[in-house]
Amino acid sequence: MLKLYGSNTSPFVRRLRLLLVNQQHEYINMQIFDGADRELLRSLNPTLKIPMLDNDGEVIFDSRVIFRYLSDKLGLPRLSWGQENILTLIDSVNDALVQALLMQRSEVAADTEKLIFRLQQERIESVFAELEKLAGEGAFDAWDYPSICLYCLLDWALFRELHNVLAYPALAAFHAKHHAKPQVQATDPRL
Ligand SMILES: N[C@@H](CCC(=O)N[C@@H](CS)C(=O)NCC(=O)O)C(=O)O
Repeated sequence: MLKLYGSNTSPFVRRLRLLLVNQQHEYINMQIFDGADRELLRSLNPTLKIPMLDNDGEVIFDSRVIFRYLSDKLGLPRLSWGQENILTLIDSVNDALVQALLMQRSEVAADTEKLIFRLQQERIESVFAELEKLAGEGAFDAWDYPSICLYCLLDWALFRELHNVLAYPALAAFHAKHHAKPQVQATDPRL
């Protein structure tokens, strides 16, 4: 039995929940920062990050690798190299925004004079500009895994108020197009 460990708010977890929407699996919603769930996380995954997948005792870390594992097991079509690059774009900005959130929660002031903040800010702006261009060119017209990942990124950035993704017309239209999907609603991090 496939078990997906994650949390309802994580964009990296939500993409896999959406991928697995028609597959039998168990989903475990964890509170990863404290208590018994942190101990469980520690016992399964030394990187102390979610998601992880457990397939009858075979534990796989990292959403990108979990996607490859599931593609293999479920016979999903291979991503093209262009789609792999799109996933790298999405992951890079998702990682930068997760770091921004952790900085906020650690009460570290975002000072764009400092190298770390300048580099992250530049990355966020450059990747969103590229995603906007790709969306305008039709790269996200199908509801495939890259589109699922993009949706989860955009909706999470809005939910956490980290970046105004609605300022990009093609990305805003993409978000609006998929927002009412039942599986999207069922995995809303605001629930
Ligand atoms: N590259 C990882 C990133 C996963 C990730 O950053 N997960 C966040 C939650 S959204 C996390 O577990 N953060 C815990 C931490 O940074 O300590 C993946 O794709 O699975």
